Amino acid sequence: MATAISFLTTRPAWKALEAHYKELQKVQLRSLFANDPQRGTSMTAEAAGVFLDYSKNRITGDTLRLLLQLAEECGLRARIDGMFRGEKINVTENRSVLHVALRAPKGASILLDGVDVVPQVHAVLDKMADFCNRLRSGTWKGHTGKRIRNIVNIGIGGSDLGPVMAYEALKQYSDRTMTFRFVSNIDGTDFVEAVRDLEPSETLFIVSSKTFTTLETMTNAHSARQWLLAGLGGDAKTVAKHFVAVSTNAPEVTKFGIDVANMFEFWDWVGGRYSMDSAIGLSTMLAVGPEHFRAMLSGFHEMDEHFRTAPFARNLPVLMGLLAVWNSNFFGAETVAVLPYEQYLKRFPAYLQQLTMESNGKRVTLDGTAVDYQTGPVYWGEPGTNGQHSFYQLIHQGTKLVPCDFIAFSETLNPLGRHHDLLMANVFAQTEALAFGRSAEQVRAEGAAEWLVPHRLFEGNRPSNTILLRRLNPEALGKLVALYEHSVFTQGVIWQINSFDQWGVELGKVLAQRIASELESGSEAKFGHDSSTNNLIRRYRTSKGSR
Ligand code: G6Q
Repeated sequence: MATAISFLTTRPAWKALEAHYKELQKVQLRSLFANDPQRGTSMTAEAAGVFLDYSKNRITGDTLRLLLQLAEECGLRARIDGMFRGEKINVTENRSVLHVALRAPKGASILLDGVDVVPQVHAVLDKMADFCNRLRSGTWKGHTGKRIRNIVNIGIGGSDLGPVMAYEALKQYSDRTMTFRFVSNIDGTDFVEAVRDLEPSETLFIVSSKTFTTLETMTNAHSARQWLLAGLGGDAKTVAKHFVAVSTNAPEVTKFGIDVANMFEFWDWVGGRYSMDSAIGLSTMLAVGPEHFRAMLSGFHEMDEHFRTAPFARNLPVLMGLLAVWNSNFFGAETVAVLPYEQYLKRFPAYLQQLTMESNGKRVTLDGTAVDYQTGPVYWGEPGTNGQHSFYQLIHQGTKLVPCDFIAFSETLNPLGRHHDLLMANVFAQTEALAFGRSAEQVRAEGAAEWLVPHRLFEGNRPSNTILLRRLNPEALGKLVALYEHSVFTQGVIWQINSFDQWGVELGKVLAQRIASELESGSEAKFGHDSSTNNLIRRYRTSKGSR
């Protein structure tokens, strides 16, 4: 592998940012705000109903100017255009990256190798809608003639995290007479617990797998098949009414026994973690209905258009991406906390973990050169206010710098007394406390004993973004997800990495296949791993044998 000084760190804007960082390193947000009374209104941007307040980052107008210059020097505009034009920007897999086509409106045109993909997208959406209408109305019945009431999505990674997150996020809009479960883990407990109280004759499995070869998903799908057959008298014909597939791999779907008429297609130009708005979202559409699903797509599209057309200085995903680079590469922040103050977004941090870390957890540039700078930070989080009573301590007073994204909605879906005002008060209080802290003088003025002052003071100067939307609805969810998708892409462009492959998950998969056969075979052959792995395998085999 080539190693060299990267282009990035020799770019004029990067060099200027390094010098600028030295000046800004010690500057307090307190003084930045004191010196500019307009800061809290000027360092904001709004588009597609999403309001971003980025004023509580450790930046000045110069920082922004240099970051925007960096984006220009890195060719961000051309890369955005390339993605939307269907260029094969996923170079290591020689694929286009066209999740934006999944939400392009009817009549739009996006060419891939000369073929317009938008009509294909809408044909699948129409097929999904027709299926959902039949199932939700009870026209589609199970093998014994009973109505389907339970939907179990079987998938993992991108074929699970988006559907789970979206189901939880849009629960208010879902058909509450139906039950939705999600099985992903190869740990049998996941499947057993998901179906333990379900009636097979009323249950439909969606096997969601782009490749239809993923070990976890296929193992769970076969267990589901057995469970169904055991519950419905062993007739293989039952599969047709109780299984549908979402995949790109028709031959494997057929081999499993699912009629391709009941297969919902997507394409290799949709990355797994960018697929919740493709047919992978079938469970979402079943939950909330086709209209709400289309509304979510229009939210995605609105943010796509904003990203594609807005000047960078007002472009929400670009600003968020550049600020993430600033915090990570210059301030050395290793993580970003995502803190949704909205219970329905409880799985959003988990979803973002894959989107951000599988995309930008890379250590070589597009041409294979090892980077000499940090790439994707660790994303993590929990919904507020729960996090406040656990890990916020470290964010406020620990030794690590943790930039935070606070996400909140001005209207609640569940008005209940003072709850929402109190929830929002906590959002604003946290961003204020992180930025401005509480000085030793203030602590003393509150009457604290001198020896307690260092324990009770808050340095402040902790950066955060606040993202405000009006109400969590399908459109808003689409906008929020697209905002992060494009922010991830922006970061990847600056770092010159491929945000769309995931070779890092391969090695473990290959080794697990080999070890699985060693765990299951009766032979005492030498295993040929390192001494630790050999010993662990032997130990497991012995304890398994003694049961
Ligand atoms: C996402 C990854 C990965 C993928 C899963 C499931 O970008 O590609 O998380 O979604 O490995 O793959 P299948 O859908 O092929 O089963």
